[in-house]
This record gives sequence, structure tokens and C-alpha cells, in this order.
Amino acid sequence: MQIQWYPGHMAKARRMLQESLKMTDVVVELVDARAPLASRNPDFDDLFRNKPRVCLLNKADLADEEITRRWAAYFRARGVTALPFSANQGKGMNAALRAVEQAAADVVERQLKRGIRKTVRAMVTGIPNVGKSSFINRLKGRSAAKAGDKPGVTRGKQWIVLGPYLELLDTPGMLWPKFDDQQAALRLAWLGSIREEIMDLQRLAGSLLKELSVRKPQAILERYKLRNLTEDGDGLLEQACRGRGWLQKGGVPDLERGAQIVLDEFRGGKLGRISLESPEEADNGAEGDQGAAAPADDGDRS
Ligand SMILES: Nc1nc2c(ncn2[C@@H]2O[C@H](COP(=O)(O)OP(=O)(O)O)[C@@H](O)[C@H]2O)c(=O)[nH]1
Ligand SMILES: [Mg+2]
Repeated sequence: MQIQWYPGHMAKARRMLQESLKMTDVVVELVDARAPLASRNPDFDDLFRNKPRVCLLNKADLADEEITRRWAAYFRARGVTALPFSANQGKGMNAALRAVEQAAADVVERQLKRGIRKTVRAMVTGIPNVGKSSFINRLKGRSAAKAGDKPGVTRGKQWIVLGPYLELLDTPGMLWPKFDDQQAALRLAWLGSIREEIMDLQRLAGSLLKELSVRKPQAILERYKLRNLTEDGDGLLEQACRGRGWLQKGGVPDLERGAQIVLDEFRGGKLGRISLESPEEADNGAEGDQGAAAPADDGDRS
């Protein structure tokens, strides 16, 4: 299913999210560990105001370990519990569930004083492709039972029972990325979190190689047998095609094929663990500057 973030889609997603929020005590927000800022929209802080929140830096297996650690510290310093995580490996799951329980501790405590042992209810949110379904499916696999429908209370929502006092909503809350920051949108495109039909893959792969020539030069020099990193993106892609022998008849670089392979290999972690954002860059205000320079797109604002 392809999701386009037209205002109508966004309005619907927001409505569904708000409905789910009413039923839940804790929000588990998934972001991409390789680009935690690009993969979350600052507007969400407002949506989740008054809700205890746990932020999972998902796909940490593909991100630079040290930078992910710094991101966790960055969020913690801003009052948000953040943990490295890997939904498809289930790595960090116990710590994540403990964090969810801890986040709800105040609510549970208050209810206990009134003699009620409250069941904590959590929901998963995040932008498309960040790993929500992987997270939920993994928990389904290990949950003893499904709570099933609870008519009247949850109106057809399903809950996954994680423990005697912990349940998870099995429908994730869909969030939308911010497209008004062109640099952030580009990082999402490199990560494969934006519909590809609307993009020029050769441009995308070229700009990725250019970015990696700064962030991880050795990795692309070796893998694609590049000779000269000072060329622009198109030039780097062409070098990669020659280096790896992706050629058409007459030795012409097969840029289309090369672009697809470069993107696939980056996304699949073949170039090693690479982060596209670091907390230090965020602190330098790069985000705001680029956002201001980017053309506004009203359709993508919430
Ligand atoms: N390497 C890696 N891939 C992941 C991880 N979590 C999810 N994925 C992959 O990311 C893609 C999108 O995951 P999905 O759960 O469908 O995301 P959703 O759109 O948020 O529901 C799938 O190909 C998953 O296999 C992770 O922790 N590590
Ligand atoms: Mg999904």
C-alpha cells in the first residue's frame, strides 16, 4: 500500500491517532536510528503532550553504534526515554517493555491508591516503513494470548496481551514525515521511506554516494572501486558502474541498474552501519537552516 500524504490522508491519520490516544496510557514512538530527526515530525510533540512516551531508535542494527548511543543520550537530556532497538531482530525488547511499564508507573500508582490494579495500555506510532508492523508482529509472536475485542470499551480494537498488566494496541498509529525540510526528506528517500515512483533514482543514488563520500568514504571507495571522490553525484554513480562492471553494450555505464543496486545495498546494510544524522549536527542548527531554504509545500503540513 502506498501512502501519499495529502491533507485528506493526514487528517484521517490524525483523527485515528487521536482516537487511539484516548485509549492508551503510553506512546511508543519508533524513529529510524540512522536519521532520528528526519524520521520524526516535531509536530508530534504537540500530539503526544500529556502522554508518557518511549522513543525506540529502531533499525539500530543498521546505524552507527556510537552515534546511536549519543542519540539516546540526546533524547534523554530532553526528557524523552530513548533506547536503541531492532524490531526485526527483537533486540532491546525487554528493555523497551520495561521502559513502557516505567513510563506508566505514575498512572498505575495513582490507581493503586484507589484500590485499582490498572492494566497499562500502549500504542506504537511512527512514520511509514519505520518498523511498526515488525515491532507489533514480534510481540504478537511472544504474547500468550490476544485480548480480542472488548466491545463498548475499545470499539473493535484488538489488544495484544504482554503481561497481566500490560497490553498493546495491535493497530499502529500512522504518523507522517515532514516534507518541508528538503534535506530531511532526502535522508528519508535514501532510507527508502518515501515512495520511489515520484523520484529520480539516479539522482537519488548519486546524491547518496556524494553524502557517503563525506560520511563513510572508505566504504564506498572499496565497495564501488571509486577513484575520485571529488566528482559530483552523477560522476560518482558513473564511476561505481564502471568499478563494478554494470555496463551496457559498448561499455556504457548502466546508470539505472547501478542506481538501484547502490540504493538497495545501502538500505540493506551492505556498506556497513551508517548513520545519516548525528546529535552534533542537530545542535549546530543545520535542520532549521535547511528547512527555511526549502520550498514550502502546504500539502505536507499538518
Ligand atoms: N534491518 C532492520 N530492518 C528492519 C527493522 N525493523 C523493520 N525493518 C524492516 O523495515 C521494513 C519496514 O518495516 P515495517 O514493520 O513494515 O514498517 P511499518 O511501515 O512502520 O509498519 C521491512 O522491510 C522490515 O523488515 C530493524 O530493526 N532492522
Ligand atoms: Mg506497517
